[in-house]
Order: sequence, then structure tokens, then C-alpha cells
Amino acid sequence: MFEPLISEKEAISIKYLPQSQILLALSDLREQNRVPLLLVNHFQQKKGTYKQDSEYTRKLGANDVFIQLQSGLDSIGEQQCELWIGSGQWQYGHKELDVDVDLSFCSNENTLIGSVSIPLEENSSLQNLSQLYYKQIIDFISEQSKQHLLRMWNYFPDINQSGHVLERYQEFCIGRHNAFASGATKEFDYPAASAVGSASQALSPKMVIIFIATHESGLFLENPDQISAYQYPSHYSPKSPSFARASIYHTGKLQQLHISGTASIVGHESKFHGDIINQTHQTIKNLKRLIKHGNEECAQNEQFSLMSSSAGAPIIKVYLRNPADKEIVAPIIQAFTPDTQYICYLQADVCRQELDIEIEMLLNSQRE
Ligand code: 3EB
Repeated sequence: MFEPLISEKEAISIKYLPQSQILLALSDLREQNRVPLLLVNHFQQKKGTYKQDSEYTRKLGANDVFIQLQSGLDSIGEQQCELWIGSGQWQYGHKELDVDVDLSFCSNENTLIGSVSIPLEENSSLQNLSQLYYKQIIDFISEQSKQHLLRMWNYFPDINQSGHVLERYQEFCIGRHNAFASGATKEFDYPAASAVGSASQALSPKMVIIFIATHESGLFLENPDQISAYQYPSHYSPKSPSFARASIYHTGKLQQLHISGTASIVGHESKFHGDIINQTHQTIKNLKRLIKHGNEECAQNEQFSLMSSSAGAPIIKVYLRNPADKEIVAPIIQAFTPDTQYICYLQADVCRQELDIEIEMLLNSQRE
């Protein structure tokens, strides 16, 4: 058997796999004494496919993944899953936040990963819900002494539609901002994040929040070519989006760079409205600038690289508003990260109406 990569021995490793490979991947993990922590299905439970889904779910049940959930997003092409893997001792738990809402989590000494799926009603206020549940997450991770949020994902339907007063994304931003403002999290330690719109025709619409929290604070980065999201002018949202462009965390010999959802934004302005090719090029430019900046700020030995190394290769997730754009952007992204083994294309609405693509990444590097 191959010696596991450093990223696989020391930290959470994330793989994007087609659903058809999940059961096999899980049985391989068992043989290697590695722990399946979280499985995200990027496809919906649709009427008519119930039988097939329940078969998959039943087999999965026997494989003991700590946390399983549906993102509410749809894959473009084959149905994709996201499998998070740990090693060593992890413990599972869950906490009831509300009648229908559990926070599922698993944690080791340094790290806690968790998820909350919040059922949405027609008239749910995204502001109230995000404020309420962010506050509960923040309180919970403090109790668990993993009080530093490192990385968060936020998925909810109809992100660009109007909510009670404002656009639903803006209402979400206000609630999130208020929750952070009421706690100890300041601008300079906002987590890296992604926030995109999930499919609106879901059978049971949800706001899904997934997060990584750590005992010691990560390092948070901004992109020199972009205004920090938390300093955007107020016309984007009365309370600016509370996230960092990237975060870095060390465990053992590994350092990991979590890059937030990144779009075709320069300064604070959206660029290349209606032009998916140039939006993709601009997004890649932003990603490269951020990686370069991360390396200048803090790489200790090995640099974060787009190429694969002893610490592993980057993984990359691409959110597209229009599934048909995959054909156009795939060759551009392939040329950008030729070494990546794991790339995941999802259909999602970018939180700015005029933008059609958002990309997030996770890179590993080795330190002494
Ligand atoms: C941007 O750069 C694009 O509100 O958490 C990207 C990543 C974006 C995260 C969020 C929003 C968020 O402003 C949008």
C-alpha cells in the first residue's frame, strides 16, 4: 500500500467523489484506519428516486460516517459527494438547537467540524435565522473550546430573490453580522467562507451551514487586489459580508490554506457582467494573487502550490449559475490546476446577481 500523504495523516482531507464511488471509498478507509467524518451529498432527494436513494442510505448507514447531509445544491453532470476524512481519535455528538434542528458535530483535540440544516418556510426571515443559528454555533464552539471559526459554508435557496425587505442574501448578511457583533469575533478573525444559493425547487428547502472551528486561531488573509468583504460599500448590503478571503491552519507538519468562494470582483466591483470566460479568468487571477499573498505572509518551508506535492494536490470546487457553462470553463480551470485530482462542479447562484461563477479551493503544504 502507498504511504498516506501528510495531509491524510495530519489533518482533515477532503475528496470530491461521484456517488458511485462512495461505498468503495469508505471500505478502503476502514482498512487504513482512517475516519470518515462528514459526507455531503450534492444532489437532491427527488420524487421517484426514493428507492435508489434509500438503498444507498441503508448501505451508508452501515459504514458509520459521523455526519451526513444534503447540501441542497445539484451537481453538474454525475452526482457528486464530498467526503471529509480524518485520522486518529474523533468523537461524534449532536446538540438539539431547536425542535427540528440539530447541530451535528465531530471533534478531536484541536478541531471541531459541524453542520446545521435549518428547514425554511415560505416566509422565513433569513436575517432572523442566520442571526439565531450563527449565535448558537458561536456559543456552542466556545463551550467546546474550539472557539475560532476557520471556514464556513452557507447554502440556501433563492439567494437573489427578495426576502422580507431586502434581497435574501443581504438579510442573511445582516443576521450573520449581528451574531458576530454580539460575540467575541472581530473583523480580523472572520472565517473564510462561501455563500451561494441552492436549488429553489427542493422538496424541503433548507439553510445549510457547515463549519470548521479550531482551538487555536487560524491566520486570516485578505486579497490585496480586492477590498475586504467586510469593508464593501453599504450598497452591496447594509451590513457587509462577514468573511475573510482565506484562512490558514497548521496541524503537525501540515499547513492548510482554505480559500473562500472567489468571484470576478476587483476592488469591490463585479467585472465582466455576462461574460463567463472573462469572469473565469478574473476569478483565477484573484485566486493566484491570494495564494501568492499567502505564501509571502506565512509559508514557512514549502509554499502553497497549484502543483501536487508530498502534502497533496489542491482541491477545487466550482459553483456555476448556468450548468451549460461547465463546458466553457472546464478547460480553463483544467489549465489552471492541471494536478488536481478532485474537482467538483455544482449548480449554484452566486450571491451577486450579475456574477455567474465562484470558485473555492483547499491547498496543503508541508512545514518542518
Ligand atoms: C465576494 O467575493 C463574492 O457572504 O460568505 C464569496 C464568499 C462571496 C463568501 C459570503 C460571499 C461570501 O464578495 C461573494
